[in-house]
Amino acid sequence: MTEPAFNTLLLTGAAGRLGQVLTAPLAALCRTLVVSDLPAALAKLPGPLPPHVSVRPCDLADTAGVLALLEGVDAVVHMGGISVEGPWLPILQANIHGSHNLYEAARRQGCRRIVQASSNHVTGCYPRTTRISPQDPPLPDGNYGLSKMFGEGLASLYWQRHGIESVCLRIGTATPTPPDLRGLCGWLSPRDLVQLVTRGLLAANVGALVAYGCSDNARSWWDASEAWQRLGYQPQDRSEDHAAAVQHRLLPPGPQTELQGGAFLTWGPYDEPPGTP
Ligand code: NAI
Ligand code: 15L
Repeated sequence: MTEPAFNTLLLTGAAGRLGQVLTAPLAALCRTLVVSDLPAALAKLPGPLPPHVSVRPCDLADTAGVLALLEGVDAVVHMGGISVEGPWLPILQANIHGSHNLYEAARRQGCRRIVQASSNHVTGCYPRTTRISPQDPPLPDGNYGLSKMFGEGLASLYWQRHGIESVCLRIGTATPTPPDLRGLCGWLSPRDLVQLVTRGLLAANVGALVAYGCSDNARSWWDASEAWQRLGYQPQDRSEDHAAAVQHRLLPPGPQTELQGGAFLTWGPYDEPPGTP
């Protein structure tokens, strides 16, 4: 039998949509997989889990809790946090404070690699007519995209200052099949998600790499080839195979159809109550 690549892996956001897709494949890469999420979310996690999976409830905003969670962890797949556009304060806590807690805990506990879910919403204000690469400046489309920019900033800082490697996956639309016309550009199939995250963990010398996360989509807005080559990622699925079924599904004309971020551009701004910290 071949030795597993890792002793201990941590998966945050394990009860979420992508966390549930990733649990079994990640369990196959390590001796112990620690799966973590908010207590209420973990309570709803469907079983059974593989025997070497350890379930650890933790709020990412809890600094001491996250420090304890990282003890003995070799690498992290960070899927936890708020996954849609919304008011600032919850996003500040879960995504910004939470991701900062994670990187600080990684530094203090000697963890060497983090694969984090960034998002296409880091560049959601680019027109759909523009083809972009990770080298183009971020143009976030809201609070959520801004928080994912911060996550990419953490990856850069902790690589430059502390030698922790990161792969930031600007995931497009990770669903079983593309949901609509926009999804034909950014769709990431479940098996391509698994391959991309696995390559993010195993590829050598990634530094702080930003990569778009999508399948082999003919209509993609993203020039992803350089980062994919560095990761050794070769998508197996093509959104075009689903085009006939979904290309008629689109929103009414406006920024949501002109810009890459889609429906998130129709949400907010949010009027926070005055005096909130
Ligand atoms: P999801 O919303 O289904 O899962 C996120 C999980 O994070 C949830 O189980 C939630 O309980 C947990 N979480 C939220 N706040 C937390 C906190 N303070 N502490 C601990 N856990 C917390 O999201 P999904 O779809 O599984 O996405 C996973 C990651 O990938 C997210 O970071 C999301 O932003 C990102 N992403 C997802 C895309 C998609 O198409 N599904 C596209 C682009 C990025
Ligand atoms: C994301 O970042 C979200 O987490 C996901 O729910 C989708 O909305 C996706 O982007 C998208 O842009 O389709």
